[in-house]
Amino acid sequence: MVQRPVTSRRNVRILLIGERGVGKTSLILSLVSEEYAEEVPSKAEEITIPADVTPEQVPTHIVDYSAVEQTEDQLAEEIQKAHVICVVYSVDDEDTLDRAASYWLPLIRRCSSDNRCPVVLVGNKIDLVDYSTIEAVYPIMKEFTEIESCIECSAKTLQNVSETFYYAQKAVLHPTTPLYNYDTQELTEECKTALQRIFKICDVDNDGLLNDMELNAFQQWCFNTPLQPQVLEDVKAVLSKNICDGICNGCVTMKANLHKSFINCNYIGFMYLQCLFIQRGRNETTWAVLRKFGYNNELQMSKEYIHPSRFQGAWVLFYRDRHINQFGLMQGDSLVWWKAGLGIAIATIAGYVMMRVLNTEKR
Ligand SMILES: Nc1nc2c(ncn2[C@@H]2O[C@H](COP(=O)(O)OP(=O)(O)OP(=O)(O)O)[C@@H](O)[C@H]2O)c(=O)[nH]1
Ligand SMILES: [Mg+2]
Repeated sequence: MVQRPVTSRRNVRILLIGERGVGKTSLILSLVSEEYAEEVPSKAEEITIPADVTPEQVPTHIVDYSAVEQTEDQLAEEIQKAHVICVVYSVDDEDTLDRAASYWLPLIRRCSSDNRCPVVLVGNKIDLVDYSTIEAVYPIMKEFTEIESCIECSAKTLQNVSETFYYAQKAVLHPTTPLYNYDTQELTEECKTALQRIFKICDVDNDGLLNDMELNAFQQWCFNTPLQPQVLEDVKAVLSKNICDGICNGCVTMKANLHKSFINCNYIGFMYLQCLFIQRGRNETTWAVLRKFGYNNELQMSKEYIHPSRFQGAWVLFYRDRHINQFGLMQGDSLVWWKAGLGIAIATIAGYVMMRVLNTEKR
């Protein structure tokens, strides 16, 4: 199946589907009114949440589905229009989870044809049970890799209700599948290639390692904030503890150095860190890095990055992509690049004026 193309989204459309009585309408109404109503209509009206009250600052449309009010054709149409689908089951009713795997997820696949729509699997009514269904969900996630995440919640107690819709937003804006392969539990080849390029760009002295200064510049460039010394030490400690050769001479490594006793050694250093973010559900961190270095949601270099509109942008890209970092100019220090650009411009103007003066004198 082909990945559903996701360009920079200006809005997110979330559809809730699942067996009757699992609590789809209750979840939507609990989110909106922040209180639980015993009596709900069979279908909630489509709701638009303005950008400024959503965690990702994107207008979000939430769409309910009701088998009594809608035909199968209307359902298929809604599935095609959705950017992400929450398949809801009830944690106190095993059949509803079985139906998610045997009916709802295959239906989404059929309706989305060659485009894979991200899915969040939502187990509602956790107030009714004292166990978790997540173990039962894992095999389903393995089979249907379009499931971006799963969450258990309660429309009644409001537990994890806003998180459920946040996960749905994230599944659209920071999808896992282009980055990570759940089957192999590894980064995808496209993601590895992109991260390798980013590592090389940040490796200012070209020694195959990221030292503290380079890591700091990387952090500043991607997140506009310096890396706190303690965080830096913590990151190194995690790397030293978890993988062989993740740290070398106090620097974060990149090169693979496979060792028989470490299966995951191909995630050396930098790769391992990004992989860890994704495994912990912090995709937005890895996406922030990738986007800063010009990648779009299909992990291709965006047109704006390759063909920047401004003259200065062109200079920055020209130098950055040829790794001319030996001058000690930081990737993230745009002020330095501005100064360099200004210097070039002044030199050009000065040269032109000199030539005019010399020509005049000759005459
Ligand atoms: N205990 C408990 N009951 C819930 C919860 N969410 C919904 N319910 C109850 O479950 C029943 C069905 O809820 P609905 O929101 O109508 O379910 P639905 O999925 O929209 O059902 P259809 O519209 O028929 O497809 C109602 O009686 C709700 O009060 C919950 O989190 N906990
Ligand atoms: Mg309903």
